[in-house]
Amino acid sequence: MEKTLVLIKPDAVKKNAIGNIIAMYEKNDLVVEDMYITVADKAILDEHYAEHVEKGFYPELAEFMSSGRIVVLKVAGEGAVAKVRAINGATNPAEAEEGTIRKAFGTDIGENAVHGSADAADAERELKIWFK
Ligand code: DAT
Ligand code: MG
Repeated sequence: MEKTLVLIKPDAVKKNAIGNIIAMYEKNDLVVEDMYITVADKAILDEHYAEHVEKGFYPELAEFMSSGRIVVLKVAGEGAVAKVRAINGATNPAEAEEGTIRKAFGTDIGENAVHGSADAADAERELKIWFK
């Protein structure tokens, strides 16, 4: 079964939305195979966000992502990678469709409630980083 990585970000954890967010995946026939709560350090974020570390928004993103507890999930199901991305919604919550997690719980483009791997290769890479 296809697997993908989900991170419930510090903004959503602070909004007490962990349960509601997991329920949205489960309602769509996705299965949580493994999960834990942690506070991410800079090293793991640099590895996870390798494609973004040189970008102007990265320092703020890393600061936000390490600002509080996150939930790390291994999510499985048919087409799990694309399914999670669809359920998450557009990167910018202001552009996210009704019924998506980012529409319901996102704050702004920087603080957008959840991460989902972009494609199958990223999912494999990211799962190795977060589930050693
Ligand atoms: P996604 O999380 O939808 O895959 P991404 O990979 O382009 O989006 O960016 C990773 C995260 O970085 C995103 O969830 C929020 C932050 N981010 C992206 N673009 C941004 C921007 N223009 N300003 C601030 N933060 C941004
Ligand atoms: Mg991405």
